[in-house]
Amino acid sequence: MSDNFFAKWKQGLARTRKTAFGRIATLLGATEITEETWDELEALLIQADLGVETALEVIESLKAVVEREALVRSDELEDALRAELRARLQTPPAITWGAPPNVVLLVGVNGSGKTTTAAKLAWRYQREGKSIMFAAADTFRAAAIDQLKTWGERLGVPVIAGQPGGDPGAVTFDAVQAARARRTDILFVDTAGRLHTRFNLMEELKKVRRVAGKALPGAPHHVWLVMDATTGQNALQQAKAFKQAVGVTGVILAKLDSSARGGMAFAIQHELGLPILFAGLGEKPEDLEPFDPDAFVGNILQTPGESK
Ligand SMILES: Nc1nc2c(ncn2[C@@H]2O[C@H](COP(=O)(O)OP(=O)(O)OP(=O)(O)O)[C@@H](O)[C@H]2O)c(=O)[nH]1
Ligand SMILES: [Mg+2]
Repeated sequence: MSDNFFAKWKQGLARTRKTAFGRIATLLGATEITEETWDELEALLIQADLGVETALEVIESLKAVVEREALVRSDELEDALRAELRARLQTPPAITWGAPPNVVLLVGVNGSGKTTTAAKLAWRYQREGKSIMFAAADTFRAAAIDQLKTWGERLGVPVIAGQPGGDPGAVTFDAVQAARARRTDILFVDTAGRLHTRFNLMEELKKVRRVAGKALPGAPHHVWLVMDATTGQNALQQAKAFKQAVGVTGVILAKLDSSARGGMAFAIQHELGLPILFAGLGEKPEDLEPFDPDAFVGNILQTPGESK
């Protein structure tokens, strides 16, 4: 692993480390473990966006470790906490790609980072020698189509788009056909986070999904939910709705760099049971990293002796 890799994670998680988890590091000083330590730790874990259930589970497991290993000082808890947190994050499975085209649907609430993530994914997979195409299935506003076209020009990625206000299903169908004809390795379908009609977003996404399958049996091959890491626990309810509607296969946690709520990763894992595949660590095409649970946990808790 390169220094660059560690620097990216360290920098990307600075806010989460300094705010939410910083207080935990302070709590775990060289004092005796008391009832108060547990109460405070529990409160801090909840404040750090782990979700109540996960926080309580972590506390219970830690109490068992303290008992088993006869720990007395709170600084001895730190390694155990690290291990407990790490155990709650799934190592993402390898992403499988079949014969071209592979269709990937990007879904998520408005502003979560879908379009930027499409660009980042294109950048990444181009470097692996794969050919990429974009479908502008967000027809909500002209600017959305233009945004994707701009990325397409910058990255040399063809964009299949319809008219603003047009049918996202039709755009998706055309794009899948085009990707088949050109034998494009990966088609990323950028979808809307909200609609111009009162028509239900989930219904529309279901239709996009269905249409992709009609244009190419087996498509979409992956459905990735782009979540904004700066939003709190209410993002989980929305995520569940997406999961149910379109069969999400993995999560991309965008904007981790501008969030102090990195602890959300644990709640996402617990509540959705889906792997976190990538993390957005900035706004540039190269600012997307495969989710690394070790780097993640290692960088949310301050290493002892390190300055904040
Ligand atoms: N700092 C940071 N900003 C990000 C990241 N990902 C996206 N953004 C920014 O978030 C804003 C919204 O991103 P978009 O990609 O347009 O989001 P979207 O989900 O496509 O939005 P809609 O199409 O309106 O639903 C933009 O200003 C992006 O530059 C990230 O990982 N880090
Ligand atoms: Mg968009």
